Amino acid sequence: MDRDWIATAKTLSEALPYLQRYSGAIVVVKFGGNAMGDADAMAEFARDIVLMRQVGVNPVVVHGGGPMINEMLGKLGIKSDFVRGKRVTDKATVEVVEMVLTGLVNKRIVQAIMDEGGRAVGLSGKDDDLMVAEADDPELGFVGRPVEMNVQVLRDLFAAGIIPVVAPVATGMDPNETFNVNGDTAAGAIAGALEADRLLLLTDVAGVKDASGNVVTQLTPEQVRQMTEDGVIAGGMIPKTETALAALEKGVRAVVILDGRLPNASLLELFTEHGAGSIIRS
Ligand code: X2W
Repeated sequence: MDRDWIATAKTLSEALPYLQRYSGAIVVVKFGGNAMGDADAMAEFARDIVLMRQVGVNPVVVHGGGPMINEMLGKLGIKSDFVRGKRVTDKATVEVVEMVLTGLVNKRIVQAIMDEGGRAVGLSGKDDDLMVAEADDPELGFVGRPVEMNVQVLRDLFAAGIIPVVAPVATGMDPNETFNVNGDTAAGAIAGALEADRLLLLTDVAGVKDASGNVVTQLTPEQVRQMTEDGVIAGGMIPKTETALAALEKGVRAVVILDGRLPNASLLELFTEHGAGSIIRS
C-alpha cells in the first residue's frame, strides 16, 4: 500500500516540467461521439479537462456527437447518408443536428465538467459569431466549411477561468442559416484561429498507422502527405490528418491523434514523457 502512494507522489513530481511547459498554453480537445462511451468515460474525460484548467492550461472542448444524431434521426424516422465522411444534411436534418449537439450532447459535457468541480459554459459556433460557415459542397446541403472565426469569446472565458465547450454548429453569412460542421473540422478551425499550442483529436483508434499496422508516434506534414498519397492513410483517418495539416498551417504548434478511450488519454499526452497516439508537427 505504502509503495503505491510513493509511486503516486513520484508521478506528480515527474510531471513538474510538463506542468511548467503547459502553464498558460491553449489546448483544443476534440471529443468525438465515438470516444464518449458511458457515464464513467465521460466523467474521466471531464476530470482530465478540469485538471488541465487547474494547472493553468486553457482547455477548449469541441465535441462531436454523430452517434447521438443518428439515434435521434432514427427515432424521428429521418434517413441519413454520409458522403466522404460527412452527413448529407437537409433542412429537417440540420434542425435535429442543432438540437442534439447544442442541447443533449453539449449540456451533458458541461454538466460532467461541473460535476468534477470545474466551471464550464456551453456554446455553439452561433454564439458571439464564433464560427461563420458557408456551404461546403452543394451535394451535402447544409454542411458548412468555416470561413470566419471570432474567438474573442473564448479568450474572455479563459480569462474568467471558464472552460468553453463548443458544439460544431455554425451560422451562415445569412444569419438565418444554420450549418452542420464536422466536429474535427470545427476543432481545427478553432485551434487555428487561437494559434493553439496543441490540438488533441480524441478518437477510437490508437493513432496514425503505417503499412504494417503499427502506430507512428511522430510525423511531419510531409510524411503525412506521402502516406496519404501511398494510400497508407485512408478512410476515416483522412479528415483527421487533413484537419491536422490545415491547423498546423494556421499556426497550431502540434496536433495529436489519439485514442480517447484510453484512461486519462489527454493527461498521458500532455504531462508524461510517454505521450500518446501520433503527434504531427513540422
Ligand atoms: C457531423 C457533426 C457531428 C460530428 C454529423 O452530422 O455527424 C457532419 O458530418 P463525431 O462524433 O465527431 O463524428 N457533421 C458534417 O462530427 O460528430
